[in-house]
Amino acid sequence: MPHLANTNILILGGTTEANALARAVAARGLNATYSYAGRVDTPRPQPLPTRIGGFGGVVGLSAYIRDKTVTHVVDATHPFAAQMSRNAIAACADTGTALVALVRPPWEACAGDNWSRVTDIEGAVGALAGPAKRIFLAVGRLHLDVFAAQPQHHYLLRLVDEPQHIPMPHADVVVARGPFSGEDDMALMTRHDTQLVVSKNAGGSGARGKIDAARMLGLPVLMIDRPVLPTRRECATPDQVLNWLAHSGVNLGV
Ligand code: 3Y8
Ligand code: NAP
Repeated sequence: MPHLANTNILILGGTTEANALARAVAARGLNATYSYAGRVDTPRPQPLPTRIGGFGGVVGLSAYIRDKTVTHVVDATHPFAAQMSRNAIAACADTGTALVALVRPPWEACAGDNWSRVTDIEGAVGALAGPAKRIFLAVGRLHLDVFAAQPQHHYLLRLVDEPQHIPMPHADVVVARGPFSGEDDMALMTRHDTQLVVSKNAGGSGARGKIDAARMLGLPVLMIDRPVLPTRRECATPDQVLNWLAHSGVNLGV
């Protein structure tokens, strides 16, 4: 397999699986850049050259791809990072650049789970109408404001960074970054007398602690389905991405 001397891989990161891929790519000495949006104060360091911040929409990403002569884009962002994924599809079509998405399968309810599903964040807000409950709202900081429409509840919020402002009157804040375990989340939810868990269907292992804890504690989960994205080539594991790279001309050096 001829080595694409000018191989230059752009990994759109921010997930556990993106980090595993970054380690595998770095171990093979491939030329790659890891990209963060810059959402949190101190993103985890990566074993690859790293850029932080938006590209400036599709136009900005296309310009970046051309300027840096990117040869392959791996969209390993979170399934709810829909705008980034849409931009990657458009920019790679625009520049004729190979694109693959690293997407972990959605979680499926299993025996002992008590899920009710909604299609999006707004649907979750509507589903919280009714008498006050103690709710573990573990959907991050970006969507807190919309949940202020249901101020009657007592919220347990888990955030990556100290919040500047909490839009609801009754809330406890835990500042923590995952991956989270079922055992730790069971202890947290027991300590806070949680009655309902609100979760995005993130998939993967890093966010599923609260789902396993809810099953073990017999608690209901309000599960938010992931946004629907245009079709693109998808892999479910970092190894599948490495195979894709090998089949698109990259000598993995093994
Ligand atoms: C900046 C980069 C690893 C990767 C860690 C994964 C797992 C732990 C679980 C809960 C749910 C939530 C949130 C979550 C998890 C992993 C992974 C994951 C959920 C970091 C990170 C960045 C972000 C951004 C952040 C969002 C927020 C979402 C917190 C790094 C730590 C709730 C998603 O304050 C903010 O603005 C936070 C914003 C986007 C969603 C939101 O709407 O608030 N992730 N999370 C990335 C960037 O700048 O490009 O420092 O590592 C990464 C991880 N967070 O193994 O180390 O792979 O999913 N991230 C959700 O699933 O609902 C927490 O608390 O149970
Ligand atoms: P988003 O809503 O899809 O993207 C909004 C804008 O943020 C994008 O248009 C892009 O700006 C910029 N952006 C997003 N991801 C980027 C990346 N990896 N590198 C460079 N720019 C990026 O994204 P989001 O939901 O805010 O997620 C932001 C980051 O957090 C992503 O890395 C994602 O993987 C990670 N994350 C998100 C969640 C979640 O629940 N959403 C959970 C865990 C981790 P421009 O248009 O200017 O290019």
